[in-house]
Amino acid sequence: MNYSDYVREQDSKSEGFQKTVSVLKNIKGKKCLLYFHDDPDGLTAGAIMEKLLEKCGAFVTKRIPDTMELEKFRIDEEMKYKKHDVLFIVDKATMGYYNNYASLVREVVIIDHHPLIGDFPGKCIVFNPSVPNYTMCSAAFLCNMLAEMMGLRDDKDDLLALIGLKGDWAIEPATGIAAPYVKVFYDEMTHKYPYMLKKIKSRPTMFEVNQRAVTTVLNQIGEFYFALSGGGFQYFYNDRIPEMSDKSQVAFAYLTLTEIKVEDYDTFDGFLKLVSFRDLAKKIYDCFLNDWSRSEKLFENTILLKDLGAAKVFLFAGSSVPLMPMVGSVKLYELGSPCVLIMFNWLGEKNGVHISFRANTDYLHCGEIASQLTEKLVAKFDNKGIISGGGHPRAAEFRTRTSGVSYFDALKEFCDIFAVKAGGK
Ligand SMILES: [Mn+2]
Repeated sequence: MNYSDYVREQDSKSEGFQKTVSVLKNIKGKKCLLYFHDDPDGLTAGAIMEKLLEKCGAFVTKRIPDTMELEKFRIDEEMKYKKHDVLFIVDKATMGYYNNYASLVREVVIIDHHPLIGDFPGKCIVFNPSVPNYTMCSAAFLCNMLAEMMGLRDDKDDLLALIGLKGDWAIEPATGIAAPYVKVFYDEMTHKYPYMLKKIKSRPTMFEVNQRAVTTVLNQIGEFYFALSGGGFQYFYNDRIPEMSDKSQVAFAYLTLTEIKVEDYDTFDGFLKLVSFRDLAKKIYDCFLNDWSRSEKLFENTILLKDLGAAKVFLFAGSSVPLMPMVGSVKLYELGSPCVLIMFNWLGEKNGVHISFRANTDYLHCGEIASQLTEKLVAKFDNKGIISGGGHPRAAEFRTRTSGVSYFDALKEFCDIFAVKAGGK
């Protein structure tokens, strides 16, 4: 089956997809407020969507806030200046409370691939293949499917979707793996972009966490946009690059993405040559590479916390360690299997404690530890929403942010939870 047929088949199976397409068919002349996530998938999704809406004759106001969930105050602010007709929430989670936004505009469209949190927001149009069952894909891919259904998909949409899929780990060209939902598209792209998706021997990128021998030019480009955008983690280098002191790195990343030249790049250098504002972009990328090597060295101090027999649990602790979860994922590969790596990062009084969990086994459920830690600390210190954490069996995050909870308190609660989990094993 070709991609075009596949998209039509998916459309026939999904009410949310159909409804989103019908909104787009009637969008001419309407004022649209478009929010998207500030990571590479969110930015590529936003780039495809903004272009698509404009092609459809809509008026678009785009916003890229630095929080994952879309807070109501942001919409209220916008509506003070302009009455928007349609609100698009792209790659910013599917939250039950988004249902309340339905009264603010004529239509709310959620385009997302994260699992539903809370009750289904029935007053919104929800195009999300992960509701009800988790489906690995990416928001940029969903926007590409919309462009295809509208008959407006172009080569740039394909390139952007590839970068988004890579950014969210839904395709792994270095090992030839693609998530089932995106496989038809990916297979077609291996013919359209054979050089970009070909295995090459070069410095392993942040995406090489299952092997370190080969990479692809797409992985290199994906890592480049991760660096430029701050990866959704706000890793910004404004203080190190004078030209960036008054600029938003996310806005800059978005601009270079929208201006990307469509080609089947056979080398990363070839790609860099054609990037808009190349010199500035390279400076940001170099800062990222420096941070990466600095963190890699710090990770040499990883220690064995406990050997549980069926899995080894490792501990890393540092202060303001840049790129921690990403470098940790690579470290986990080095540590072998089955392993769990727990990383503590002290981010200063203002930002508190950040704990990342990565595992290559399901033996300890990282997401459960992170949510239990959240529950216990919220019960003790309040600050619900500020202290937050959770995730998947093999990857989870936890943060105390501005709650004022001390490193000791976070560490103590973690140890109590770990003692129960490890003791029972
Ligand atoms: Mn995403």
